This record gives sequence, C-alpha cells and structure tokens, in this order.
Amino acid sequence: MSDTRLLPRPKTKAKPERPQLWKVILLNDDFTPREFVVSVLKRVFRMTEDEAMGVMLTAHQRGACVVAVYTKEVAETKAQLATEAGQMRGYPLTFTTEKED
Ligand code: TYC
Repeated sequence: MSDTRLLPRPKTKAKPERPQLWKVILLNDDFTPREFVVSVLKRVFRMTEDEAMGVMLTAHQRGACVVAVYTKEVAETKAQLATEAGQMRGYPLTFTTEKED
C-alpha cells in the first residue's frame, strides 16, 4: 500500500470565517434620567464620561445609537445587563442587539 503521508492534502477545508458581529443599540425613552444612562454606559460598556455622554445624546436626539459591537453572546449579555440595570430602578431604559451586515 502506498504511503500518502507526504502527499499534499486536498484543499477542501473551508477558510475559518470571521465571527459574525452584533451591534448593541441604545433606544431613547422619555423617562430615564440622562445621568443614569451615562452611568450604565460607563459601567457596562466601559466607556469614558465623554464617550458615554456622546452616545446618550445621540440616542436622545435621534432615537437610537449603536453603543458597540461584540460577538453574539457578549452583545446579548451586555444588552441584558444594561437593560436590567434600568429595570431595577424602575426605568424603561432599553438596549437591543442587531446582527451586523
Ligand atoms: N430622553 C431621556 C430624557 O430626556 C434621556 C435618555 C437618553 C434616555 C438616551 C434614554 O437612550 C436614552 N430624560
């Protein structure tokens, strides 16, 4: 029987794809205090005061703002944690996730 160990491998293996990224999106509402939104952005998404203020103001003015992109599981966990932080204080603060194209 011939030894095939030195023969080139058939190139059938697909290239590993980059993991699909998911956006975390902050939605505006009329009730959550601005300072609270900023504090959640800093705590959950590790933003500076200036970054958090910019994202909060964009959501406030335009209705929504992309906060960051992560792998699916990280995006979902952070969106849930941040939404729950608002719920614990009785605020309707909402973070959603959306697959990047
Ligand atoms: N619109 C809120 C207010 O005027 C502040 C706010 C900003 C709430 C952004 C949510 O995603 C948000 N108190």
